[in-house]
Amino acid sequence: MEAVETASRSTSRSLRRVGILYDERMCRHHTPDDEPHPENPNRIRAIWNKLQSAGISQRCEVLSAKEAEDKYILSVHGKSHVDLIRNISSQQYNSRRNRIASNLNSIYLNEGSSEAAYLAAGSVIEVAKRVAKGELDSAFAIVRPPGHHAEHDEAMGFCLYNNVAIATNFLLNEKELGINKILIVDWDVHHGNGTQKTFWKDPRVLFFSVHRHEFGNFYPSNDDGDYTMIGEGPGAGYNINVPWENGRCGDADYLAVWDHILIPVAKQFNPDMILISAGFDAAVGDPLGGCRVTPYGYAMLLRKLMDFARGKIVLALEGGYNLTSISNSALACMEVLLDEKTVTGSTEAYPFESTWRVIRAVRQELKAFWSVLADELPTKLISQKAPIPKILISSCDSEAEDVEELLQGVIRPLSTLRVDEDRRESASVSWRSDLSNIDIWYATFGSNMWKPRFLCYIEGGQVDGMQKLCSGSMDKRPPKEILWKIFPHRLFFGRESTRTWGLGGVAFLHPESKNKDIVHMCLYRITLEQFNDVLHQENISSYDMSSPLFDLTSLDCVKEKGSINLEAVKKGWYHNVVYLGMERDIPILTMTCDLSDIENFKSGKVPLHAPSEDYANTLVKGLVEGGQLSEEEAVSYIKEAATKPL
Ligand code: X5A
Ligand code: ZN
Repeated sequence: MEAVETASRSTSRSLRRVGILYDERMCRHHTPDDEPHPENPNRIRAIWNKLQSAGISQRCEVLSAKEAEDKYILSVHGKSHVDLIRNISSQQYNSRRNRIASNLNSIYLNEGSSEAAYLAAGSVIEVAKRVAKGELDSAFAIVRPPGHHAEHDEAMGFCLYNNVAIATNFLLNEKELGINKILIVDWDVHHGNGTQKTFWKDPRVLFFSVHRHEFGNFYPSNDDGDYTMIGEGPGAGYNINVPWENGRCGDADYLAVWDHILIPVAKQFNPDMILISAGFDAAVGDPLGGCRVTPYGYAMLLRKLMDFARGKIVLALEGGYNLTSISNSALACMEVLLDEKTVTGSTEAYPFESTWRVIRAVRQELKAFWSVLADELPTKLISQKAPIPKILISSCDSEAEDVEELLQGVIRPLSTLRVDEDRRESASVSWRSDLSNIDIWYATFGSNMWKPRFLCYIEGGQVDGMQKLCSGSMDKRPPKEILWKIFPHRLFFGRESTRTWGLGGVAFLHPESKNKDIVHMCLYRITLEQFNDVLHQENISSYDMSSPLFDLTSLDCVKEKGSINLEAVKKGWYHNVVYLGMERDIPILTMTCDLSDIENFKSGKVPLHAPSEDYANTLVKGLVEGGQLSEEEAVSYIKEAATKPL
């Protein structure tokens, strides 16, 4: 079953003027000691880098950020809140800043926070103004901190000022812009509680939010995001919430909501402009969202909105915490705004049964306000739901228990489907929690011997010399221990260039041990879950990680056989996991090329190649800072490995 959908606009090439706004100053808002946090500066850097390297920003009008004026911010927030955010980064707050932040819900503050908050709000105003005036057709503001959780007198959920709400009031108050009706679409995985409250009684603003809710158990964990929250007084009917009952929602679920709620209502409302609270934390791979929207999905959601308000659409970034996912999602959206190619793709699944249930509940709740929602959905349509997954019966005890529990559920009428749906979660997501309790030593021999470089694989980011940003692991805890050891293996350098380091060979370990050679290795004690994320990044794979690359069975297997080739990343250069023995009852693993690659290096089919200066320096730094060799010793160790024939 595959529902293929395509959509195209006009025939000619992009004549659309699309604005894009990015400003490095918004990166100065970060955690006080730069400790890891999902809402970090690399988010907007990653998106900006991606759009630049894809040639998107070059086809857009690039705008720079402007600080919002207090009078605009005060249309949404109270004076005490504005005073606090304006002053929070000043010296006089140095001793109180952390305490203030810790009394707020999910907020950190530093010296850069005030400026970033003013820039984020001002930037959304700036792009919205230009789109309203017709100087631009549409625009994307790559801003942080995000905004949609921020309420009248409260910063929360990583949000300081409500950027989208502020820009919305700006548009409505500047009468000569002629913007009288605004549709806000909040597709961030979390409920836009702050925006909802701002326009609760306001019929000029139709606020629509689709979010994980889980009956009030998902952040912000209250009833504000329920579908019964429809607005009040003149605003009744102008607030629409679509609360997911469970995670794992993907393209099919979102598209069903668009087709059967948002798009019909948008037609009837007929907005003058659309603002999107464009968080990308419902994207597949997001560590907080647990949903599965693909870049194609986002493109389709956006494409369907382009038919309204004469395409006057502004996207403002909200959440989204997987650097790769948010970059690819943003890219897909920009391609839609530029309207240069047809959106193509397919959704492989049907919506969940719970999705149809929510859609029906929302339509029922709002049909008195929107006549387009009045009809019952045809039975034929809602019977198209995600198939019940096959239960895998394994010999493993814990799973056998699950099966027992499941079979009991089957004999209880009505509960069957819910139980089956929930099984799906444990199949695809629980490998992380299972593997997060198992430690291994990851033995490194290349640039990863330098700790700051290795940490890029855990925390995300990049260090000097690297030409690529790492997405990091989902579990950002640093290695529990670091240990150096010497092994009887051969280190060598090969290939002409790499994406991460540019020109020059990179380090490999001969997978077989040879008693004449030695290699210095830096061992990081990390979890098997983190090891999977490192494997993924080392091999720059497109594997979706819904199941692990290297699980407990693989671990048993590698201990027995000495090495194991990972099919899922076989195109990567480090897809061969090698077992190097035990250290204090914990297995030591490394990753390198396989024996067939060694043959290709020997024959010259793939060149042996000395490392670039940047790369070699990183290895030397690792060995020296790790206390293993003096600088001269390290330099000659690398030189020998780079020149000795294999
Ligand atoms: C903007 C956004 C999420 C806050 C989660 C706090 N906020 N646990 O995605
Ligand atoms: Zn969010």
